[in-house]
Amino acid sequence: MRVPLAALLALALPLTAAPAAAAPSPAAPATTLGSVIPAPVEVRPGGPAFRLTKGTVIEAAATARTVAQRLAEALRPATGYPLPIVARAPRFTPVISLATGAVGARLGGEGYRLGVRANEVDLRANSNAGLFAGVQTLRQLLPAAIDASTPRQRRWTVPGGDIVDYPRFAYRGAMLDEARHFHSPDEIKRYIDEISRFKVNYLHLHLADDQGWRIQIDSWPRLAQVGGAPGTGVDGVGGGYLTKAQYRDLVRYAADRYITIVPEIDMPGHVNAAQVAYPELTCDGVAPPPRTDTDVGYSSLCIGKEVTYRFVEDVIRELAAMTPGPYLHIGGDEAQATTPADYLTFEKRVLPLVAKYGKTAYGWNEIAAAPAARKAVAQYWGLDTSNATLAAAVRQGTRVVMSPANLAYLDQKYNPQTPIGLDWAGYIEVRTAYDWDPGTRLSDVPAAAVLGVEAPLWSETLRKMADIEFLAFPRLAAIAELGWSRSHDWNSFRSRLGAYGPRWDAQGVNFYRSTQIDWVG
Ligand code: TNX
Repeated sequence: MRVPLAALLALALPLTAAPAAAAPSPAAPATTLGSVIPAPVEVRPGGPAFRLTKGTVIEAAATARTVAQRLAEALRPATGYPLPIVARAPRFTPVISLATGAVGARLGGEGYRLGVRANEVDLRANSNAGLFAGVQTLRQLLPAAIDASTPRQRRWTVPGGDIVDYPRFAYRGAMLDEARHFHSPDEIKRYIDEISRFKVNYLHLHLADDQGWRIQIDSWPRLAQVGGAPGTGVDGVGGGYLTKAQYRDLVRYAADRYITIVPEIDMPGHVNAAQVAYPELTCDGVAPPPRTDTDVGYSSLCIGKEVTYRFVEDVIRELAAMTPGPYLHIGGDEAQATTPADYLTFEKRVLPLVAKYGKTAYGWNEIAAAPAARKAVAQYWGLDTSNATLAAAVRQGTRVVMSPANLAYLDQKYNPQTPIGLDWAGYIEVRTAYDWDPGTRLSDVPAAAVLGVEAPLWSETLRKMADIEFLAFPRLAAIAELGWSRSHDWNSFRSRLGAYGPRWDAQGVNFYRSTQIDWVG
């Protein structure tokens, strides 16, 4: 429903809609229109607040119903309100309206417009992905208690005004290492929920490494059976793997939240677990011992053996078949046990295999040394501010996702006292994670070649969900803002982040209370 006249509304519904001129009350909104992470493009506060009540309905056309369902699921637990989803709201009913339609090319596929009036929240976008992004903004405009899992008594107000918003980069990613310690499908889903709040739209799953193999591959069943056996995590802790059904379910769950899964099988290095399961993948045909330490750079596929390429093609084919997203990550990092010439031989055959199965090849930035990488995406994880090999590949067409280890690696400790995490790339406090620009970080790679940014979370020291959350939050929010927002302002981010703390508390998220931030509550 559209109610253009706030004054008329005030006359019609004096009890539920505050007139625009009402004096500020003690129940004034706790949040302001500007307190959103990532920072929106345009924020124009003004006008009366919207009040969510037990009579509020969610209006959505059939095509936007799944987004409306996500919104209702997000708002029902804490409010206890029914929030029915209807195709058309009755007149004068307080409504949150979700509509797709032409709202301008500037907003693209992920942008949205949000208008908050006394009796209506009007959310519009070109597509459902944009509506979903707007829903995440709307959640942050409600009081922090909206994230509680059981009913709370609150005035559920949304500050009045308008937001126009759309992303800076197309790729805003997070990565979770399933290999060093396996994290269950439910844990991955919880992480998807947590990152989707910050408009992250890719989740890269590191599915195989020296310690373990975490995805069912039917043509090579021992990969998961042996490589995913109990005890295959670092220090012999944990183990496990995703069945194809579980993986497909995760892909769907992520897609419902506008997140695309990017699977990674790391090769030609990081393959000890595969070689334990299939000794023919070594040059001498002898199985290496299983490894649960955290060394890197000691294993390699046998570049001269044909079975290597049968293996690689089978894995790529099966992964591509269960992955609707455009990217397939083939690792390529830290191949110290592969000679440089062998590395090039390997990538020359393997990069095109990804295209053969309809996917865009994606790898760590070392792949840029291979000419076939010109059609690929390279993920930059180096510490330097230039990289001649990558820059040369970029001139041939390679595109870049930025994950500098000393800025964007969520597994690095915050400071020497941090109980978990590694520190080889340096300590990364919140401000360090925030204070850089993915578009200009590499002096020899133009911003136009940068697809976006990703925050990897390696799991050598992470066993539980609480460990994941402690290292990811709040830094993931910083990286997400670099990916989404064109504005960049530490003081603004710092105060919005401080205000976000109670939301993580309400969700039971074990975030790190950095002393750089004045946490509210
Ligand atoms: C380097 S970064 C790795 C991983 C480790 C990580 C730990 C990269 C592409 N490879 O094998 O898990 O450091 O921080």
